[in-house]
Amino acid sequence: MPADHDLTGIKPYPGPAGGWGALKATARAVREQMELAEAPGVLLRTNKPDGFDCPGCAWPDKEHTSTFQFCENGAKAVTWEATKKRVTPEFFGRHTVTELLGWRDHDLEDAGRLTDPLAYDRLSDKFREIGWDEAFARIGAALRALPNANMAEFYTSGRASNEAAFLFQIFAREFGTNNFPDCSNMCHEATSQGLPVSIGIGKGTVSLEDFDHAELIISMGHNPGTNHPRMMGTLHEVARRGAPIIVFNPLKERALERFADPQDAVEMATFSATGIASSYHQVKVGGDAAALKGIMKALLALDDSSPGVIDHGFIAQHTQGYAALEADLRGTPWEAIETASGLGRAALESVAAAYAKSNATILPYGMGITQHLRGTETVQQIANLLLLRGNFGKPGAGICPLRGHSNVQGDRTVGINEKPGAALLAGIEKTFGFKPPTAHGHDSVAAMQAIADGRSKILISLGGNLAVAMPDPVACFAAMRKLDLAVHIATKLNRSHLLVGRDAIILPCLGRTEQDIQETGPQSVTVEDSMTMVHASRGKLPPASKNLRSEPAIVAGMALATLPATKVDWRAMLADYSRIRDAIESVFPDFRDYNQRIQIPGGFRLPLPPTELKWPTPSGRAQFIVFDGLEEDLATVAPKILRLTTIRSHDQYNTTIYGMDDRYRGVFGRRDVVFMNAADLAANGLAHGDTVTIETAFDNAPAARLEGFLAIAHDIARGSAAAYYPEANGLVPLSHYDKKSGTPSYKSVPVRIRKQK
Ligand SMILES: Nc1nc2c(c(=O)[nH]1)N[C@H]1C(S)=C(S)[C@@H](COP(=O)(O)OP(=O)(O)OC[C@H]3O[C@@H](n4cnc5c(=O)[nH]c(N)nc54)[C@H](O)[C@@H]3O)O[C@H]1N2
Ligand SMILES: Nc1nc2c(c(=O)[nH]1)N[C@H]1C(S)=C(S)[C@@H](COP(=O)(O)OP(=O)(O)OC[C@H]3O[C@@H](n4cnc5c(=O)[nH]c(N)nc54)[C@H](O)[C@@H]3O)O[C@H]1N2
Ligand SMILES: [Mo]
Repeated sequence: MPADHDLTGIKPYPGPAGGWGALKATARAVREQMELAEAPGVLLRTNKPDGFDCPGCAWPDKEHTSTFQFCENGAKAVTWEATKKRVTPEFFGRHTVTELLGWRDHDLEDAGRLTDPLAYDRLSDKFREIGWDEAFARIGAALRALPNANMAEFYTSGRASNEAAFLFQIFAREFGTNNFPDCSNMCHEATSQGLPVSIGIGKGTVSLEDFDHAELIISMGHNPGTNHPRMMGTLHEVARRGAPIIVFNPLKERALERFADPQDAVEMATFSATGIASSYHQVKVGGDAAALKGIMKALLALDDSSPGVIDHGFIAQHTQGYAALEADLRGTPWEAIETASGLGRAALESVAAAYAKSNATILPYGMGITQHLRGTETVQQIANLLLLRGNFGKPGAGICPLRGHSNVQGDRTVGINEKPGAALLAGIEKTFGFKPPTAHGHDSVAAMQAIADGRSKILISLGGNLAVAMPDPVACFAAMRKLDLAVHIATKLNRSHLLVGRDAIILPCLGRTEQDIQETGPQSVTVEDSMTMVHASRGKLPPASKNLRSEPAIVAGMALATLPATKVDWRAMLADYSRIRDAIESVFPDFRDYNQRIQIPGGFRLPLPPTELKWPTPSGRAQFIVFDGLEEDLATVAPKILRLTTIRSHDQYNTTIYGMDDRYRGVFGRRDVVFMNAADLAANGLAHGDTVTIETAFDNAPAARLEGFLAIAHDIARGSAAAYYPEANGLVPLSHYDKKSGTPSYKSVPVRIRKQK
């Protein structure tokens, strides 16, 4: 086996997460993307009371009032947007679309900020500048020419503000459709669908303060050192006061092992770090439901010997379905749990023992839980576990889904929902005086299938990179080319923009960091974080180009050009965004006194009934849900078949690739790697550093293949493999998704890995 130093770009990273390595990486991001002189000022305004909301993640801030919270990946997100590089019409004059399609994803976005509206010109195969009015007129004409409003798809990526997303869904609904594919459909939809059945709401129930009171954290399937970096400050504090943090993750993630807080002068000066996980369980990819069932089964046994471990009083008063859950758990044999989870009985019993001791437990989780064939039911097992000991409605306890995009939760709250409920529809009709459509629309998978079949002909994207984020690029890229019109509202160029059909328009918009000035002066927008806090965000930088418009302005422009008889006063709302918020408040009573309450630093919290032990389920109680069997994904796994999960590197934001390193996992300058357990390498006749072919092994679908990947030995659970998203998306069929939530099963693909000939 070659040593790491013999392989280009593979070198274990000895340091803790955070620390000096993070400071160095931040300095580099600033140097490469921004004018040094303005960088400190901009970074200092991130998440300050009068500043902008960090576009990096949805983790809340201490009241948005704290001193500067250092965050490497937040700084990358900000500098990437505030870059001094520009993609002007001259840039498109120099490069055809065909040529640009040959560029790497990183290079497309790294070209800089889009400056002017563009339309595709087939003759020259180039995007050319057009005026805003002409762009709107073309969009309006195309939409009006559709025989049926349901032939248009309105996609939202979760960076859009509440104001932009609200206007977007009003536009689409007045136009006549509920087709709202959105990034949440690829992300936490399992939470949005699963938790309402369990506890009555599809959101988390903890606040930041709860972490100060928690006696135990059980962290499942998320990588906060990279994806929710400000959470590391919180976990660091929890670890320091001695509360255990139990981790379930197939990969040993450095930040979950040890972390040096760049805010901590002593740790920085002494090069020391704090251990984060008190115990680390390398569950098999797709083995979490089995692990959760094992913990619950062990808890029943503890309760048998010392009654009271299970909170029978809470269960009697607040829940239903316990008897069925108990029967199922007692009937599930330990051997099967061990096989499916890849964890030993003793390990799961020790987790149950720690859980039994804790009076207040928080369970944070991420994509490792949701992106599976039975992700929705797995989320419900987390709720079951918490309900067994009454971990709702008290300080320091609750469920904590780690949302993805910085406002993905807010976008859903303000009406981006393909299956609108009666209250939403009535609220819209009352507020605006038009009758919104009631028929359910498309989520992301359904939208892509409709585009592929030619049933949908127009796609309007409020941000994002839909075709690259979705599974199966062969199918999705081909689908994009069948569109009559694609409209992309974007800050930066990406591959989805280049997959042109008959007509394509790019509309460049302001980012979070930039001043948004309308008729009545500078405007703020609002966002909702992972903990349901709604607060204002106001950009400070001068716009990247004079010809940019805000997202609300672009939506209003399209609406006015599409709906000549509109009942909505777009111009008034655009002139003063507080009028958009008044309309949101009118549609959604939970936003009462919206404009007043966002004046308070930190904003306000939307109501969360389970925190008051109220359960807005049909029965008025929380519901235990039985997970039939143990397998999250595929029932039978042949010996040489591994389960491949797709993950984010430290240098990326979804499809945005900031750089080619994944420092903590020891990968530098490349992304074409597949992480494998050394024993699995050997069992497949492979050596560390072999060039391999990864091939899917579905019973019911033809094999898809990726060639030329570098197999590397990594600390990952046996039977599991991992590769980067989006490089590995070609291995995920469009039909491979959780039928309850529509979430693609990006984190469980059966594969064979062979040496490339
Ligand atoms: N810097 C940065 N920040 C981000 C993003 C980004 O790309 N970059 N993306 C944003 C978005 S949209 C989202 S949704 C979040 C994503 O945040 P995360 O949920 O942290 O994202 P992932 O990297 O997809 O995967 C998370 C972890 O799940 C583990 N995992 C994989 N499969 C399994 C499994 O079967 N079981 C268990 N228990 N664990 C598993 C992986 O090893 C990895 O550590 O972050 C948000 N924040
Ligand atoms: N294999 C695999 N696939 C996955 C995942 C996975 O774990 N594995 N994760 C899934 C998840 S969790 C998600 S959320 C999706 C993400 O899917 P998307 O949200 O569609 O993708 P992003 O990469 O976040 O979008 C990046 C683009 O957004 C635009 N943009 C950035 N900022 C702004 C802004 O302020 N306004 C506007 N209008 N545009 C902006 C830029 O043009 C940029 O190119 O991907 C999913 N795909
Ligand atoms: Mo996400």
